[in-house]
Amino acid sequence: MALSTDLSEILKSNGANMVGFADLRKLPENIRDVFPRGISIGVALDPGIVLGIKEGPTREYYEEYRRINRLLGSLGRRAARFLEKQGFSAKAYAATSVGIDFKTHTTRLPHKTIATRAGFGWIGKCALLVTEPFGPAVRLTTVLTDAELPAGKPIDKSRCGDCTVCVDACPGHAPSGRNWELGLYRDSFFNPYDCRKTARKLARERADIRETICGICIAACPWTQKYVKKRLEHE
Ligand code: B12
Ligand code: SF4
Ligand code: SF4
Repeated sequence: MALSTDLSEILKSNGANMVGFADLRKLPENIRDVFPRGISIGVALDPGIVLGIKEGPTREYYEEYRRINRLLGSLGRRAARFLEKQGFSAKAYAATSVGIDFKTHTTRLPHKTIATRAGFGWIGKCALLVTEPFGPAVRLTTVLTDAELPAGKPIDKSRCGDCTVCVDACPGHAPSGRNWELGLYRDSFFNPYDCRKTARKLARERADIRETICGICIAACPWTQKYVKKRLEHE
């Protein structure tokens, strides 16, 4: 117990907003490199920057995306070092860009899988992980370990209900509107090719950026709106 509390505190005092532990033993061994546990780490987007991307990506959002990726990288390495010092094995993953199959837009072990197993949230109609405190306005990374950390309660079903805000807001019509549940493959309710094409076009036209960044669905989600409103009211 003390190990997980110490690790959580270290990561949160260094910028993490969410830290959770997942029991991965039901996943195939080859995708989790035989490690039984995953640590999900989330960093929330700045609420002011999220407000700016309602119509599409901005330079500020791109800088925030890069800042959070760097931060997630250092949090992952910090967690792995901490566990190794206690005698465990650990492997930190990159936030993005490592091990992607660019034909199918998939990775072997997506961060969202670890996040739902840790009980962070569910997969929304927009195919993003939606959390109650931050909506989908949270970026993720993963650390695999053999430390038997106390696992969170997995979430297996969507809590989007009848909401269709992201479906209506997406200029690429990537989400179909179908609700996710455990076992439903991404491509059955979301078109990653249309998303990528639209996001790259918007990033180029609006901010002269040659990357896949957009985030209209992030800003539109009522859970994100709730987070942004709450945070800005307290400033
Ligand atoms: C490839 C990729 C893309 C592709 C495909 C997107 C997609 N949804 O798959 C493209 C280029 C389109 C893309 C676009 C974007 N991306 Co992207 N992308 C990735 C990447 C590198 C891999 C994702 C992947 O493997 N997808 C394959 C499918 C199969 O999985 P999945 O949808 O990720 O998740 C499925 C599983 O997790 C499964 N699942 C959930 N729980 C469980 C439990 C069990 C037991 C099992 C078996 C399965 C399972 O359900 C999900 C739906 O089927 C991840 C980083 C990473 N390494 O994970 C970032 C990531 C998904 N992207 C992210 C973001 C933010 C974006 C963009 C908003 C761009 C931007 N930054 O502005 C858009 C939004 C797209 C969208 N609405 O989904 C974030 C999402 C954060 C969040 N809150 O969810 C991630 C996690 C990066 C990060 N480090 O935070 N991306
Ligand atoms: S990132 Fe943009 S294009 Fe992709 S699903 Fe969200 S709103 Fe649609
Ligand atoms: S906008 Fe609505 S449907 Fe889309 S992810 Fe958020 S709650 Fe779910």
